[in-house]
Amino acid sequence: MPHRGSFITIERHIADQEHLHLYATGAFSRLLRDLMLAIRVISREVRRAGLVDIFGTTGEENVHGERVRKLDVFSNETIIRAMRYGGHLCGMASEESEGLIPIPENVAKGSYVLLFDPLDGSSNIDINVTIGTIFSIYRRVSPDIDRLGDMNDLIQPGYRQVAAGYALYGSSTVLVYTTGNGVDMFTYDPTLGEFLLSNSTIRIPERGGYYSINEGNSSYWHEGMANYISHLKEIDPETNRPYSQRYIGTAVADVHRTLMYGGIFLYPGDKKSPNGKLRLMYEVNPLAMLIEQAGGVAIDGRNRVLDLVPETLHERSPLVCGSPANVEEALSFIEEDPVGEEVSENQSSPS
Ligand code: AHM
Ligand code: MG
Repeated sequence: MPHRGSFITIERHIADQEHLHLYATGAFSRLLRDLMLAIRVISREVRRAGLVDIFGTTGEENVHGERVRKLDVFSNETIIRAMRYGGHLCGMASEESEGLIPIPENVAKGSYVLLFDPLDGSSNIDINVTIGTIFSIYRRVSPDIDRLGDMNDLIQPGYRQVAAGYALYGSSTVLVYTTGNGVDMFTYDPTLGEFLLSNSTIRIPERGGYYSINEGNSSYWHEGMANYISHLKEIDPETNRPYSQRYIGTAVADVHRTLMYGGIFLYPGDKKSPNGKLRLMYEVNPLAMLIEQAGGVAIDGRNRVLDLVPETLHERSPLVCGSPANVEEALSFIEEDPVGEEVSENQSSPS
């Protein structure tokens, strides 16, 4: 927790943290500040959405053939507009856009790439249920600093992320982020226009009594997963079972609760969808980095998420993450199911 009686704004926190980065030039801090501005704008629009009748679909589909909501489009455009002129990025990618989002020709190209899900939980927008923005930042790998980045800059394994985070538009807007030195949380005060530090160095509990999964998919689950969830529902006072089930249907909100209260979040691969539903680059990798930075574990059902080698920008990956003891226990059930394991070996194929 922050020092009693002190207010630490995100601006100050970013400035204080700058020295922790070996090659700190200030560019990374400016990048984060621009992103915070985009998040403030999205937060304002989310709060006003019901009032200005912004809800509804645009009639368009995104690159995955899913219906796009107006607020998704707005959030996507807001982040692009806030970030493309800053001079810190050499490219961007978004769950709502097809390929590399270029930096304009006349604008300086920077050393980083930004990947984001502008508004996660789109099925919840219309009904005032928590939604969020997820982001992931990598250092560019292409050598020519003056030129636009390429796919190699965007498609990097998760362990190379230099920062990851999310904004959650819930009862308050909160921002949770990491630059590889623990996880900090800020709460937005709309009257001040400031994010104020509310939790520093968040640690996920070693074990928690919540599990979070779409049980509507249970007919498709592999045996190991089915056995694990049945196990959680058995009565055993010594291990505090049965566990409570929680499922919002917004990955970032379900993972946030898991981070704060402990337990486990699962969007596994199953017989119908071997790679699950979530996107590796926009959802799974950033959420995995945050969970690990808070002392938790994030796997794709068997392997560490952050070690997965992506092949395409929009590929899906299963995600099982949360408190170390819970994930370890889930893994022991999954590993007992050889059929499920075989399938997970083939999970690198893009969706
Ligand atoms: P989105 O990016 O279009 O919002 O889709 C991803 C969302 C996740 O936030 C959430 O975990 C999942 O879809 C819920 O899916 P389901 O309805 O299959 O449980
Ligand atoms: Mg999403």
